[in-house]
Amino acid sequence: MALIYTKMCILITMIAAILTIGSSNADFQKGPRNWNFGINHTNEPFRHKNPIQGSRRIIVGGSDNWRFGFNYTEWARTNAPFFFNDTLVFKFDPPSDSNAHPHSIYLLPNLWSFLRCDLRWAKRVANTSQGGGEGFEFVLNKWKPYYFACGESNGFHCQSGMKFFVMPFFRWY
Ligand SMILES: *[C@@H]1O[C@H](CO)[C@@H](O)[C@H](O)[C@H]1NC(C)=O
Ligand SMILES: *[C@@H]1O[C@H](CO)[C@@H](O)[C@H](O)[C@H]1NC(C)=O
Ligand SMILES: *[C@@H]1O[C@H](CO)[C@@H](O)[C@H](O)[C@H]1NC(C)=O
Ligand SMILES: *[C@@H]1O[C@H](CO)[C@@H](O)[C@H](O)[C@H]1NC(C)=O
Ligand SMILES: [Cu+2]
Repeated sequence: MALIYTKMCILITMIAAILTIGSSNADFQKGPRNWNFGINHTNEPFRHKNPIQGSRRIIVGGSDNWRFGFNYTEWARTNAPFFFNDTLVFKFDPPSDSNAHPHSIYLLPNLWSFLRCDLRWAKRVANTSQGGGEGFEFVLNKWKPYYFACGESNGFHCQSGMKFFVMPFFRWY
């Protein structure tokens, strides 16, 4: 039983590896120049003991934060792979007199709704005021694809690039 379980884990991890490598192929050719863009390691002292262990704190969009007019699919592709227990940090200004077009964060239920920016069955994870200050934190703590999108303007923000998908990847210990 335990052996079958182990084998299944290895198989799933291999599939994930293939998907991840496939989606970041272009970057292998470009070289490692942009690999740590926007990625912050929270537990620095811990990393000295074991460079692989410890979860990361990743600012979505890097210095562009979570904004209109930025292509997050492209961002996710160049910043892959993402790992189990990585924390995604979404930073966006709350609504105000000077910010009439705020953002939000939704999780779409499947690839089909993601491709179409169909928000009907989406689950809101952060409203327009939760991205201020240090930002809104979301931990990738499940083995599943996450389809993120901005839910504002009836899907228009999503269609304009404010969406991306990540599949957290297991680390080898
Ligand atoms: C990384 O996080 C630390 C602690 O939160 C912060 O002091 C530092 O400025 C951050 N670095 C980058 C590049 O965001
Ligand atoms: C993820 O974090 C949870 C809670 O902190 C912990 O129990 C779990 O072991 C972690 N999993 C991995 C794969 O690091
Ligand atoms: C957004 O969510 C926060 C936390 O749940 C809540 O305090 C706040 O009133 C909400 N804001 C709006 C505009 O819905
Ligand atoms: C974002 O980039 C992806 C991959 O390069 C591309 O397929 C997509 O059309 C772009 N989206 C927008 C809204 O420009
Ligand atoms: Cu938006």
